[in-house]
Amino acid sequence: MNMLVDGEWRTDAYESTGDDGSYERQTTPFRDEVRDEPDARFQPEAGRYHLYAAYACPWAHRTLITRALLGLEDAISVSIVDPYRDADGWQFTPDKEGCTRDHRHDADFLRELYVRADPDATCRVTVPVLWDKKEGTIVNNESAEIMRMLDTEFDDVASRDVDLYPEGYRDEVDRIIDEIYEPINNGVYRAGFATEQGPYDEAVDDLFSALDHWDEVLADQRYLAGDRLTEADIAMFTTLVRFDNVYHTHFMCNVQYIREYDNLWPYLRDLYQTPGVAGTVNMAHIKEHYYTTHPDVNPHRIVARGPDLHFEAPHDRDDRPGGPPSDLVAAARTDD
Ligand SMILES: N[C@@H](CCC(=O)N[C@@H](CS)C(=O)NCC(=O)O)C(=O)O
Repeated sequence: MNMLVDGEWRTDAYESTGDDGSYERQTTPFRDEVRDEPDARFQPEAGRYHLYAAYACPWAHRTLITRALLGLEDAISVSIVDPYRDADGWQFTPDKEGCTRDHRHDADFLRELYVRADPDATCRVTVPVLWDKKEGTIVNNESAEIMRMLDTEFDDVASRDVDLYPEGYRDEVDRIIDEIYEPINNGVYRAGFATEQGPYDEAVDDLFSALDHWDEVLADQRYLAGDRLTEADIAMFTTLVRFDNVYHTHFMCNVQYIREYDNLWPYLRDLYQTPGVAGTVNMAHIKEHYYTTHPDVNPHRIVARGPDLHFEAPHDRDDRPGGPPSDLVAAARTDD
């Protein structure tokens, strides 16, 4: 697999499966924080930060949704990489639909940014990346942490009064994000990248037990943490929205479609219809990325056609307690 080793791009550098055929996700190296405190190195200033993302990637997608919901589009600029990742890693192909140039450095490849931030970097080159224009470096490349920073540290910069990590819900939000990570968010990858039957079976068992559990929870409440939309829903959404079109087929997570679940499917549509979310979903990029980027899984790179999902179809969840933050609803009305 491909990664940077001492600042050099290597295509033969690491194995992502353990000896027993199970998929092992690597940890991310840039873990600084933007903090709204006078002595902080990285302060939340409008125009200071740039986000490198892929519409294709569920982890990057979390940060794009958070940016949209909080109204940080003017304060934090974005570059979008090509959904197809070959041996050169993520690249900028501005002529392709939905992609952009690297607005900061006009780089051809995302790895160039990593080497700028650390000339001796030894790591995978992943999205999302939160870039600091002032110091010319990477602040952080771990999606859950970037999502949290945008949500909690940019209050004075955000154009909307939306809080996705509200007081009184915080322990629950942290617990849920943690609880869904291994079986669901990472579970689809554990199933898809397993190279032996045992680890695949285990991943699929974990995944569908967890989905069944949350389907039951969502019978009684609108969102994962109760009556408030939170970061936990964003973390769940980016996996669910890819599920029927990609994970079900490409990663062999085919016990059940999300659209067959009584509650997860309306819940997914509810989140999709939350003002600001639909604009972050690029299904063409999502499908192209998965079906063409993993030759071990899909050597002929054929993009599976279906299914045609109606994320805009009405759902019956409006009559439950809670709902999208009022600032989002007001913003959607103004847009109409
Ligand atoms: N832990 C990271 C994972 C990010 C990640 O794995 N991103 C994938 C795209 S979906 C990537 O960039 N992979 C490139 C690689 O592994 O070389 C996060 O949540 O931000």
